[in-house]
Amino acid sequence: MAGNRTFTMIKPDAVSNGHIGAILQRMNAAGFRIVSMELTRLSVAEASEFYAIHKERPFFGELVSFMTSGPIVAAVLEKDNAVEDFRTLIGSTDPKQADAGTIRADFADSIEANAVHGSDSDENAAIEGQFFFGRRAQH
Ligand code: 3AN
Repeated sequence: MAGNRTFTMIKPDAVSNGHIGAILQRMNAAGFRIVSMELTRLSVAEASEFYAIHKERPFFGELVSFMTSGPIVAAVLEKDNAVEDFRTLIGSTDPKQADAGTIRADFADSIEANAVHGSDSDENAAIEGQFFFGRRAQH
């Protein structure tokens, strides 16, 4: 059975472009409830741990550098079928491939500066929510 929580970040590009409010509105309009939320900034160590699965990829260094370049908004969201429905709402990793009307199609600049993160499985949603909020993610 699909879980009902996912984890998201509004990335530094979207925060610095002033899109926090518009992106949160899209999430709420699509039926996601905000369970936990924080405006924060990742250290290099934190971003490296969060993206450890990508550490052998050629873009890892740039990804960590981008994700630590400014504030982000981290949040746990709740909705039936949360992980899959949220990935539909945000669109493909590369905004050029993202369907019209998705968050990445409308707010992202590039495959790296792609406005938002969304967990890719229920297991990772739980790990990522714990990473940021620990027991506070249980509200
Ligand atoms: P998604 O965020 O859609 O799940 P992943 O998990 O494959 O995509 O990649 C994690 C992050 O790494 C992406 N959000 C993006 O910022 C970055 N990324 C992925 N592929 C590339 C790439 N080819 N070049 C640069 N950055 C990338």
